[in-house]
Amino acid sequence: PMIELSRKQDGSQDTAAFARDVADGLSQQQKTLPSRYFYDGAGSRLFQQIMDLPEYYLTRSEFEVLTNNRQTMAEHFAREGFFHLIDLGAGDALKTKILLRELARQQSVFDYVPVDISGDAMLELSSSLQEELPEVKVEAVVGEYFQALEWLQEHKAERKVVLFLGSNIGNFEYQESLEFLGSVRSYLQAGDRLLMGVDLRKNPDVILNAYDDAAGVTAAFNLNLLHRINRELGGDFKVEQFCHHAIYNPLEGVMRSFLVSKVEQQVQIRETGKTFSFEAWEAIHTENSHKYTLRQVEELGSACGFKVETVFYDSQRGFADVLFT
Ligand code: AVI
Repeated sequence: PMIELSRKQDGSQDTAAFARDVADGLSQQQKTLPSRYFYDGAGSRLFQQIMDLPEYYLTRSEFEVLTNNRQTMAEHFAREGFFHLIDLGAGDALKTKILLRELARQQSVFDYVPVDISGDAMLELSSSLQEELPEVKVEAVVGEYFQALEWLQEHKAERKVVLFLGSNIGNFEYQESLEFLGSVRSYLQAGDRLLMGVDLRKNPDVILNAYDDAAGVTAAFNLNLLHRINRELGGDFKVEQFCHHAIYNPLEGVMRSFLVSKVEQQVQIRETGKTFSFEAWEAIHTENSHKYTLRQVEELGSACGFKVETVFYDSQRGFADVLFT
């Protein structure tokens, strides 16, 4: 097996970009922090716990979709011979492994390119695949989606199947999702495919509970962002003086998460060279998770030059993996 781990940025650049994004976000009239910074080592571990929560149906639903349709999906992918399987935001790839095992069983000729911002996650994934599926060639890329686009561009002429599972698309602003999928599309050729997981509209209570679980794991996940700023940027957030708050807007189909300051306070963040003031009950917006109608997914795809080939649903019709050409 060949395992390659490429990191497209060095650590000092990472810290400078993080400091800049935090300073920008906390200087806004309405404070905001980018959700991509949730996923340091601790955050990635908390997200794995979220995926096991009884309330967080998304992972189980998609697991079911992939399990029930793995044979059809693998056949679609491998029909035209060798391909790169690029997995955007792979994480622990628990769900992708369903497809990898099936592709290996069908003796498909492909290599696997997981891309994730968590270096820890990519190291663990590479070594677990070496044990479980030694016949699969793995080239893990540590980087943001931007780096994934670079990889796609560098391999523009080669056959590719892009996986964008887990409703990761839902964490983009709508405009960003158009731009991102448009870029992905521009690096694909006729015959290439995109398999995208989307969380569908459903009972708002079910959605809300998934982002405000009883055990408080999602709260810890959200609050870890402040711990991370303390650890990496020399912040002095008193994390216990903030609380997690989540709301779902069923008109827009958007789940929004916030960190709310329980008291009036000031926070110094060394690496930004700045101090930020919070009023009592002032909020920081930390995340959006979009929930879609199937019509919206089709429109989003077609606005970016994709056509729906097949829609694979779970038994509750609450989650879909949409295969685009
Ligand atoms: C990674 N992403 C699809 C998750 C979601 O459902 O939006 C992140 C998450 N945030 C809170 N719980 C899970």
